[in-house]
Amino acid sequence: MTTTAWLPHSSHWGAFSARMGTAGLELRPHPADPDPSALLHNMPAALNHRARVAQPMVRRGWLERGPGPDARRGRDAFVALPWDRALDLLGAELARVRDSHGPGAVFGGSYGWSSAGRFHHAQSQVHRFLNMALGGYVRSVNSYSAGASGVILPRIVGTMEDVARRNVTWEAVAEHSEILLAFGGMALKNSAVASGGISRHVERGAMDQAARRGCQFICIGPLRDDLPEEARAEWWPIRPNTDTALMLALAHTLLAENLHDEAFLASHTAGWPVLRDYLLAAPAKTAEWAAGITGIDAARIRDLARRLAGRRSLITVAHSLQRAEFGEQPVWMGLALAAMLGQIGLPGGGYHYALGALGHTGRRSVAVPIAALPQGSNAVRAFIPVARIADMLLHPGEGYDYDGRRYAYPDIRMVYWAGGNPFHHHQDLNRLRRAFARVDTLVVHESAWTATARHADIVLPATLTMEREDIGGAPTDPVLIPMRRLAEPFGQARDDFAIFAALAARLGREHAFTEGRDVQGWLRHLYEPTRAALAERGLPAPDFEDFWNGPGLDLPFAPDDGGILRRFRDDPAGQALHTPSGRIELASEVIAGFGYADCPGHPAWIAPQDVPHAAAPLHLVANQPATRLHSQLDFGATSQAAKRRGREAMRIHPEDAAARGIADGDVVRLFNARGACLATATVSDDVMPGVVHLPTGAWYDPEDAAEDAPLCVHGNPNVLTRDVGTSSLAQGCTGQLTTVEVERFIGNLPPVRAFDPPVPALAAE
Ligand code: PGD
Repeated sequence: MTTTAWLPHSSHWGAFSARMGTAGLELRPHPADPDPSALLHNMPAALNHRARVAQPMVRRGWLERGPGPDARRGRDAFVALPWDRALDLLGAELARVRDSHGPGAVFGGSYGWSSAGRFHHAQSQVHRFLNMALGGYVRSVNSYSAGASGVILPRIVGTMEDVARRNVTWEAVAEHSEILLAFGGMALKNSAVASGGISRHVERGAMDQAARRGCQFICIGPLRDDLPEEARAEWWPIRPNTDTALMLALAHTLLAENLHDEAFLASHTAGWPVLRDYLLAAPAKTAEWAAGITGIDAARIRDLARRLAGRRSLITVAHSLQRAEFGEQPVWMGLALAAMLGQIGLPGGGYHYALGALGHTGRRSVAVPIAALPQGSNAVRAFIPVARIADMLLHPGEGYDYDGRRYAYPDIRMVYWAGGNPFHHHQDLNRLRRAFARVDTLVVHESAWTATARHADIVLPATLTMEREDIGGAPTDPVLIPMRRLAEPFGQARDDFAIFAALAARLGREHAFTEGRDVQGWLRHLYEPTRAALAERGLPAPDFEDFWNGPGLDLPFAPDDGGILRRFRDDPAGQALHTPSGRIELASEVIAGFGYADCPGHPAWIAPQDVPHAAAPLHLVANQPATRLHSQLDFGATSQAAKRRGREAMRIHPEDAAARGIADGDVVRLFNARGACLATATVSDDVMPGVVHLPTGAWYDPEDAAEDAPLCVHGNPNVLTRDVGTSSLAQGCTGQLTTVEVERFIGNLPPVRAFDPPVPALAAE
């Protein structure tokens, strides 16, 4: 398929148009985008890459011995099957599990980012299929991004939507903020991405404008580049996972020097006396106390508190801080600090949880609805907090705490995954392998041979977004994109929708799943609410044909009204928050009532257990990568260009490198009690001493898959991270941080084979 016309399309990292030239896919970013993402360049190589899954494949052991626990997952050979045979086998297995164990034995959480189109969104497709065709599934709640904050924020101030999205906008930062204290920074690599797509990357420009006006940006964190150069920021390196102590000391200084806003605390918060007593109680949370914990000089802490007071200050807390042990605490204490400063609800001031964590934050909301695939209703009530998947599979029937209640893990026989990559997103991958060995059947739809696909029993080849038609849109972006097909499907790949429709037919539920619509029928159906809402407002509302043949449809924004926090500031009684007190809760009787030692009733310093020690003396920061979205398109040009010697680059401070005889460009081995991986050292003082930085997303590549804890030769840090929840309250993912040792790798370098497809065991029938 070659096209001369440029056709619109979209991705989570940016809207674009493309045409198929003789040399392959040519891309150009959306014309309105002032700062397009380099992640676009990962896309062309994907279309025909050797890592693509070309045909349905079934694991040999599963085919020969039938469903059942099997430790050979991930090390077995695959057999290529024709589509009909693979679908017949899978349809029969779905029916067997449903009839013998009930739909509650199927885990269809299927967490993952999938791709930008709103109809082919794989996770929505699998949920709809399991609801409509199987009678439900065990689901997961919350996200790997915001596991802790998603649970605690509604209890103390408001929903994620209200606090992380409809809050302070980038326009307000550019215009009003005077000092912006960014815990965990606001790295552009994160705001470059928004699920559903993004037509304008505005963050760099907004920070530049604010800094030129005189706004002072302060980046608190172990990595210098967590704020862009345009912010002209001060960098305050801090010992990882000690931000709560710094916040408490800033609060203590404000209190001790009477710089806090007592009137705001009295009129808009509940629980201030509890927090005040905690600040003063022994050990008092003074700057000296925090200096010993954070590594930041006490005089500087006091000075920072004074700089914050009486100005238009904005406190931001990045997702990364709460993706760690006791991650609820910095989220809560950041809010409390902002409340003491009294700026919450003012333009460009107060508290914005996760500003810059995604391209959805700091934006205005679109005033009309955006397409979303209805998922039906789930008859199974059981669920797990999303990051507890390995616990669930390893400990069926066992109890666990979550958000004030006690639950038991369900007994899962089948795991169904579409649109996510647990061997990217989960922690302690050797433990995850043991967990996946326990189920009867693991099914994965994938476009490429990720480690998750390699561990599956049935692998069904899925099309890439570029190979299908869809609608791209996000509730924070002003353009709805007709996503036109840019290339023919690779090999025998099919759309997830087509796969599920064929399976639903085998279960006698085809019409319930498809409602008699094909892809174009669904796109028309999903477009209609947007069109109708535009027409109702008297705005241009083209019919589907005109939308489909156009470059993208402009959508109106709602006004920048500051959201619920502005309304609450202006009228605390009339516009009360949806918390028990109707106010910002600086102490919560509800949370105190849960009796959790790991999440008490007010923000508190709880010393982490995973701290550097003799066998693992360095902190590892395993954050989001800058060169791909999570693990997606790791084989693409931008991702590959940043690898060194074919492996992920790990940054280490010159002092730590010298102490270990490591030179820039050396291949190193990172290890701890859970596992080990290789990476290539980049020696840099952009990372603070005592910390190494290895981003996530390099595809897991075990040197010898037959071992229990094989060496990952490619640099996936999740072989090292811990699989424990943030606390009994939220049970969120703690993958951002752990502790490791690093050494220069000596010996024969094992090759990277992450992108080589498995060799089929038998020829296709
Ligand atoms: P992706 O790499 O985006 O990671 O975890 P997530 O699983 O979302 O995986 C998406 C997968 O979907 C890819 O393999 C892609 O090929 C596939 N895919 C894309 N489109 C389609 C489609 O149309 N159909 C099908 N069938 N498949 C498709 C991300 C998760 O990782 C997140 S959100 C966070 S915030 C966490 N972050 C961290 C972290 O900071 N540190 C650590 N250590 N670990 C983390 N894990 C989490």
